[in-house]
Amino acid sequence: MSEPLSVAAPGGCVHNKGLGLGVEGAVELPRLYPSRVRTLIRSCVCLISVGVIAGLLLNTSAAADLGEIKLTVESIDTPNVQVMNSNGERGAAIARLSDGRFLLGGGKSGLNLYLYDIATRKETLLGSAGAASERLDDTRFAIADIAVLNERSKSAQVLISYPRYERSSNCVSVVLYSYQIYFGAKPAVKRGRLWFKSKPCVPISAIQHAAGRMAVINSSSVYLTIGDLGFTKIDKPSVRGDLGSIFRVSANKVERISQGHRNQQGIVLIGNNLYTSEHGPKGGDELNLIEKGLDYGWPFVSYGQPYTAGDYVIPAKTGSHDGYTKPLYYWVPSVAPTALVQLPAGQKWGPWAGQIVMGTLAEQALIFIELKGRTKVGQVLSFDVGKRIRDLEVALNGSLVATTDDGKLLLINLG
Ligand SMILES: [Ca+2]
Repeated sequence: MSEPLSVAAPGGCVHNKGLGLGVEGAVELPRLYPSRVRTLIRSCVCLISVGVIAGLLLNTSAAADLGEIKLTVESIDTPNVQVMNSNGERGAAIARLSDGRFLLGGGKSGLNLYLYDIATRKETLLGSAGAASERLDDTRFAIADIAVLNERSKSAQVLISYPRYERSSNCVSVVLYSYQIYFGAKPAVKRGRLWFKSKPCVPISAIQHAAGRMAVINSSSVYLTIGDLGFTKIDKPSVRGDLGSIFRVSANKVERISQGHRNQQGIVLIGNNLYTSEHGPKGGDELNLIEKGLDYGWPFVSYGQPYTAGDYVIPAKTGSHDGYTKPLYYWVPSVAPTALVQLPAGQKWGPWAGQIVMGTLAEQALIFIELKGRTKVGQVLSFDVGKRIRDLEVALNGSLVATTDDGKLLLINLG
């Protein structure tokens, strides 16, 4: 029951790639990409690289209830905010202020914080979240996420998370600090208290799967994802400590909510329901509904497979999630999921209002996910943007804003 691969391209790139593989209980079938569709997808990537694309049609013939939608994608160059070091390039973290401007975290130093105004395309360097000594020349040492807690007219309290190189012990932990930022005449970033530091500190060879993404709960607390950091002992619960967990964090309290995660790069709080996206190994990317006290299975079970026999950890059971909390949805093969956002209510997103959108790296697509109630996933539609999407936000006017690993901001709207 693979979904139809619909192809029609009046003036644009049209496809429904039929991602619908992984709803629990469904028969698992390989995702099909006929070569003509592959060709069309690649030709569309070329169109996108020109810059502004109009009227790309997301064909929803496989699922009539949400109807067809068209998307427009406008691309803005923001090269200064891109993280550029060894080990590739990386897009900025993004958070929106209540006045509509954005905070972007990254830049060549990985830890710079910028104020960005899309209306004027003006970018202001506010300062740095950490010292140069807290990182190595590697793009993975970069701001993972920014959460805005409290705002005044020219200042704000924000939380910033990043994987930090602990020079004295030559290892890596994920830290979360509170900052006061000033964006008036004298821009500044002043670091305050450390709210969280992951333990154990892991060897730097494993600086991967940091996660470090946040969902704001209220003006004094957030949910924070901590990935497995590629820790070779992640399969030893007595040793793995904070790794592979989700926490509720405030200035004076840290509470573990869930465990058994690999690399949760997307997190969104919808009412009281907390959803995360998670990179599996080769295949087995997940959308999870997070509930307190549950174990989500990594590294003991995964719908994916090890990359090689020499992986840092080999799941005991693959192609299965038996014995642990199952994802609401999963992807085989991998899409490499990043940020999750909820589309705003109202007319802006038509029938997709209130639904969620997920960025992807490898898939270079936005994936629209329909939630039916808390736990059921309806339509899942992929829209190629031809870029690795690092983070997502919703603008004041309801547009989606994406940061990409090649240093762009994308403004995405219904066409
Ligand atoms: Ca899992």
